[in-house]
Amino acid sequence: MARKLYELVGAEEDRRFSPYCWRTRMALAHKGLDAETVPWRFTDDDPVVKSCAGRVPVLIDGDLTIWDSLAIAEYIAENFADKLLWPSDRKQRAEARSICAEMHAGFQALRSAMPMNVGARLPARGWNIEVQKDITRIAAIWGARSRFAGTGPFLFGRFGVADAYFAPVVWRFNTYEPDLPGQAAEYMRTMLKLPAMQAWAAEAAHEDEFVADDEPYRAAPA
Ligand SMILES: N[C@@H](CCC(=O)N[C@@H](CS)C(=O)NCC(=O)O)C(=O)O
Repeated sequence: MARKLYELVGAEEDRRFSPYCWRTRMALAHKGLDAETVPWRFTDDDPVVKSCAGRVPVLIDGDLTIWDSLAIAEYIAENFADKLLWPSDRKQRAEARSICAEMHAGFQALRSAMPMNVGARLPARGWNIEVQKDITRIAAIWGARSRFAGTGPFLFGRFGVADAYFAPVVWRFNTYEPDLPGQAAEYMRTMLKLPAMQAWAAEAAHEDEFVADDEPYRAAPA
């Protein structure tokens, strides 16, 4: 079997629950780049994970270890400039980095009330007024892609890091089903159809772990 490009240390069962790992996988896979996935449990004493921030994903490229999904995305984009993971236009690139940074550091209300749980259907669960402010802001970011109509259906026309960054939100909205304006709903449909999104969702369906409080309907039979 051909050696994969990188090793990616990600949380075990991360297809359902780890937005950070999902972003990284999307940035790689949609551009046809592959990584060997090394599962990691939060309780593991993994020396690689411990040697950096103690969190995943961690990308290993030979003797180089990179942690944090944004740093990893930048590294992949630099190594594969031909994959155009950032917009080629300088102003658009700055804007794309702004929304990724906003996603990376913000939307705390949404993150805590509507955790990513790929495949679960929990309409309206977790909604509150602070969460709605995050949803409204994200819908505005997604709606702004209309400027690129004709160049592609993604946030900056063609698929890039910004789309990978918002992919976990697509799953959150698929689970909690907030009302979205037309443009944002259309973007969500486009993202959900992507082969990488579909492939991991299919794999996520085989992951057994679940949080009983979040999915009471899945409680183990007596
Ligand atoms: N800012 C980091 C955050 C990574 C992160 O929080 N990962 C979670 C997995 S979803 C983790 O490793 N949690 C372990 C812990 O909190 O102990 C990134 O973007 O990579």
